[in-house]
Amino acid sequence: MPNYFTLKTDKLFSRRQLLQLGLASVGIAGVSAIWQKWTAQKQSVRVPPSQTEVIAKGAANPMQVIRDFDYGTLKRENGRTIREFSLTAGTSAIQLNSAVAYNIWDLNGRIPGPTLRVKQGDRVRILFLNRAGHSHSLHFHGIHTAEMDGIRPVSNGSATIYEFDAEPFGVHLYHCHIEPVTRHIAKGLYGMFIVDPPAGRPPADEIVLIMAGYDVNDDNRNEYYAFNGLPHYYMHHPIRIYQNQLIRLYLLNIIEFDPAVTFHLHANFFDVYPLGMTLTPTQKTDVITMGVAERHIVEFAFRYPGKYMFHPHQDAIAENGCMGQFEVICDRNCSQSKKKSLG
Ligand SMILES: [Cu+2]
Repeated sequence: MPNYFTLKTDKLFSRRQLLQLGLASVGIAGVSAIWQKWTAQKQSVRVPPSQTEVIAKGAANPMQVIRDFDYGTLKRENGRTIREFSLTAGTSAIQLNSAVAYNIWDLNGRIPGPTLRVKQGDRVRILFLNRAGHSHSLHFHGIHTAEMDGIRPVSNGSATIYEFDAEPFGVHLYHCHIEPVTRHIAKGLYGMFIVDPPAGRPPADEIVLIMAGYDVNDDNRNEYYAFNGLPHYYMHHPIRIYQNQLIRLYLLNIIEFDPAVTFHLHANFFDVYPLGMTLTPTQKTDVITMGVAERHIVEFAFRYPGKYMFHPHQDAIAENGCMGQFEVICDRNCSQSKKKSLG
């Protein structure tokens, strides 16, 4: 098994490179498909039709982020199953509003980086290639050895491999750990890392929401805030969910410079699974405080159709972009009762 090492390259990992590294292996797509089916549980979960008509262009694409989970590629080496991911850091510009463009570092061409999803106990391998013009790294939250902790710089044009067993289950994160970390995170090098419990969780419409800030004038204060990359995006393009459908939010606060924010949901209460590390909720509330890098699973269902806001209750932060809406769509019973009342 390879230990921590770096290699100089200006190309993406190719099969040839992996062969040279002794990492080429046999994909076992069948097993992968079964687990993804299990985690997605699409048979019993209703998800509104795709919202492709409001997908933005470029690296920041909040509508694509919400239900997009990267399960990696399953491989088998020396009798052991490995879940392998490729993450490439690059550069892009995003449009924070009609007047303000901002240069970011992206991962696989997006901000936030891909939501990586594994099962507790999986062997995880991250192939990290840095093409972002500056030294970076990927530091994963979780339990692993010091050499896999991702604090060593990977210079521009170089690659490295992080490998560890996924534990414990929960909602975790990964981010660049090169100083100033505030800058490297706020400019885009972060993402969610979900480790599912061995037996999974009950069926739900699963949605990722990541709160982040933008310090565009380098004064160590955020001028803009966002859910999943773009300020105010879900205010203009609400996230559609079904009435009476269990919603499972994977929620992360990665806002730098502000010590903590809350997450507040309108017209409802939610169950809290702290850090996603429990199988039963510990609290029911409509507002929860989250420090930097804190994350939780929160679950709820909406009883009535309509549009409902969500935002930090630090209202200045909300008003500067960290604000969105769910659009609750009538379920089948609701549609029938409407028809009856009209008839
Ligand atoms: Cu960095």
